[in-house]
Amino acid sequence: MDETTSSPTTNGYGKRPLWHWILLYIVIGALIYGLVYYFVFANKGGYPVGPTVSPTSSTTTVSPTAMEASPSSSVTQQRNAVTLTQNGFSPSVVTIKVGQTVTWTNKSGATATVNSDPHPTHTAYPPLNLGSFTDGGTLSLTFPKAGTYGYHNHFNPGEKGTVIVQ
Ligand SMILES: [Cu+2]
Repeated sequence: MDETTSSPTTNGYGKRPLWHWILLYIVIGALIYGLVYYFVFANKGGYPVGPTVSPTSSTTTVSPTAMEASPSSSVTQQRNAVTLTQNGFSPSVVTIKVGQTVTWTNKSGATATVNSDPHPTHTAYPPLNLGSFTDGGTLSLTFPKAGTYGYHNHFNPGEKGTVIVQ
């Protein structure tokens, strides 16, 4: 009696997997197709060389001035950077906000210093007495208080600069 009841259930098990197999094939197939499609799309999107990809190129060619205007925005990141060349500190005046840091890079070809005015006592703002840095070296100082801070290269006092902290 038990064997007769067990045999139809095995038949039922044999029929149901067909449905499941078809469904599984469709689902797995769709997943693989989707993954491959996604990969191809991601690879194409990853390449920055895409002038032919954009169909809106006809409208972008009208405004080439917008392309020239964009590099100026990247310059703002370097506004706290001062470079010492053979012509002195450039820019000679930097304006920053309280808590920001100024970085000096020595590209003068010689060892120089960043020292607080006035020369030679350097007493106006002692934290600005950063000392010497060789060619290629950098110095930096964070300004926690608002004010106007004058500095110079002690080895060549004619090379002056000002940090305005607002
Ligand atoms: Cu000095």
